[in-house]
Amino acid sequence: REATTTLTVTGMTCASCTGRVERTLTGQPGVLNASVNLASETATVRYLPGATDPAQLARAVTESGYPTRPSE
Ligand code: 9UX
Repeated sequence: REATTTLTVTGMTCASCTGRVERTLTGQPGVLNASVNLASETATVRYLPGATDPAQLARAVTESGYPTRPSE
């Protein structure tokens, strides 16, 4: 019904970057909530698995200018 994924997001240098990334993520279909932490370079995303997936979310963030990689 609902899933959570964590992405590593690089290239964020100020606090407003986290807001940008959060808006990018919440603008994606199927995203319910996104919380981005500047210090730990992580984005925690709650989403509907039928509507999107972690690879697609990572691609959207990378294309917005903040490179991502799978988080361990
Ligand atoms: Mo701050 Mo981030 O001036 O793209 S918003 S560096």
